[in-house]
Amino acid sequence: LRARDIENIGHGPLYRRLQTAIKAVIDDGILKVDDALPSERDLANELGISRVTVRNSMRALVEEGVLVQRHGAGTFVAPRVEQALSRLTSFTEDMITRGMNPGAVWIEKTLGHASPEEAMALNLSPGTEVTRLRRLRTANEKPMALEYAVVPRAFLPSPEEVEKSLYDALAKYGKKPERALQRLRAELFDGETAKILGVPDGSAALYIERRSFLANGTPVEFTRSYYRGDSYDFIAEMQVDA
Ligand code: 16G
Repeated sequence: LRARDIENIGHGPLYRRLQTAIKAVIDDGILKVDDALPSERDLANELGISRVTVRNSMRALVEEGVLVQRHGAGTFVAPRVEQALSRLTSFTEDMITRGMNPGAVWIEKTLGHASPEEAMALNLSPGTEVTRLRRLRTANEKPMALEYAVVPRAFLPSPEEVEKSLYDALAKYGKKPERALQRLRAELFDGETAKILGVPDGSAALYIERRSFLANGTPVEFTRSYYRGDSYDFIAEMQVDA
């Protein structure tokens, strides 16, 4: 990173441009996951800018989830999460497997009546009682996705049953999904969703719809979610036909 790079990148206040420049270095793979960033002082000296500017950019990148600060150790590139597309797992399991701490900020946890779209997805009659779960999902406190799950009440008597993991709550009633269909689509975060996830308005999102089913084919879950395009990779394994 050189002073010249920052002058030529983006627009707006210097700290914003430094923020964009650091992100570009990460996107280009020059700095990789878990790599340490130079100290505030070193970076300020090297670039001939003030420490306050460097601190503001770092803080913004931490808020965005691009960097993580570890007490006493410094600032590092935050991990991207990779999820295999062929295994049916829950967010909680996915994070635990990666040694990360899954968390949630609840936005909605209510009983309601299936909308026509939900009824179609879940093979119910419109108006059937459903549990609605809307939450911001975090990994090591970093916002990762906004998820909106709808489950027929018949499988989950009360939304309060879900403390942390939806799949654990379903498992208690012997209703853990065994198969799922998922649709992925590129979208841009709109203002409100961007704010909840702490990313800039209009940044890349991965929209994912999952319908999951019991072994006998009954739909148990219809979930619509927005994953951060800058932090989530979905990996699919492919084979030629035998
Ligand atoms: C994953 C699923 C979501 C499911 C959730 C259950 C995707 C895109 N979505 O986030 O459909 O409801 O796991 O997680 O993978 P939980 O048991 O931790 O609540």
